[in-house]
Amino acid sequence: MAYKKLGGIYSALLTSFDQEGKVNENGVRQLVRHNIDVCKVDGLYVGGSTGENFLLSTDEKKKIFEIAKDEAKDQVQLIAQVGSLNINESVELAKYVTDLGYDSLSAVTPFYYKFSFDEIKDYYNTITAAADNQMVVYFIPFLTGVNISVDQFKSLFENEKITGVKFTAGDFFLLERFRKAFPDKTLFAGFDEMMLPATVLGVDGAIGSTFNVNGVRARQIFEAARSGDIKTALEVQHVTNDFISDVLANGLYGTLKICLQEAGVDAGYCRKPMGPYSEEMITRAKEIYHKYFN
Ligand code: MN9
Repeated sequence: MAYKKLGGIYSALLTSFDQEGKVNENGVRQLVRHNIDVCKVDGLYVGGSTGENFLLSTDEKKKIFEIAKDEAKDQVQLIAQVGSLNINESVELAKYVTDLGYDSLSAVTPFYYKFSFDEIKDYYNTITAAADNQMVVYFIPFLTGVNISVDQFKSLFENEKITGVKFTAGDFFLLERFRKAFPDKTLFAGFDEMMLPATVLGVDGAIGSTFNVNGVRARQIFEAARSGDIKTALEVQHVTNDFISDVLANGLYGTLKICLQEAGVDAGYCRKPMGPYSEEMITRAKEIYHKYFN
């Protein structure tokens, strides 16, 4: 069966927690609405690093997948990140989100243990066998320690359900080699601060944490670069990267959430082991928001 072609600007959806670390359903709904109505994204990547997914129980993951789908309906494309070191959980979630109507699965490369490539390949084949859905490989070597070569991607793509990659790496040689070798696969840029060069090299879209706040500029960069207007794309990338530098220096997910609170979205808190917000951090996050957005 042919799956829906993915692409465009996707926010990696944040998760809103209350101060005790419980998932805040209403906050998650507001985050979805803000991304669709204000940031005008083409899609949402649910259950990724940005969603603090690796800190959640299976039931919490399911609840978030369900809330996001219920709120977004069919207004934007939806990718569910189901990867986990517990492969039985991944299989269960793959079935669950496919039944919910998600347009694609994604799974982080299995991390922590030094898995062989054959083990990694078997992981993807096991997850994709569980559901009639496509799979976007979540490639993020700086957090997982897992690298994949062009030849190894070719081997993964023997499984036709694997239709794309979320490429969160600064290796533009590999990105270019990938684009040339697999023109029909869906390639998403994963580092928001490198979106312009990734777009020039021909990615089909981008998935990012900072788009929850800065989605409008992200689209400007993507569209300008695709149409060859590199000057405009670079101007917007410069402002974007001033914003991203400020956010990273103040704590990535917390600062994005406080910015969203300034925008009237109940983005809540982060979950432990992520720390609470200090007064200083809150003050700085608000300053950052007002520096780049009204
Ligand atoms: O989804 C995100 N990666 C992580 C991709 O959060 C680990 C990126 O959007 C980065 O957060 C962003 C800032 O470095 O590019």
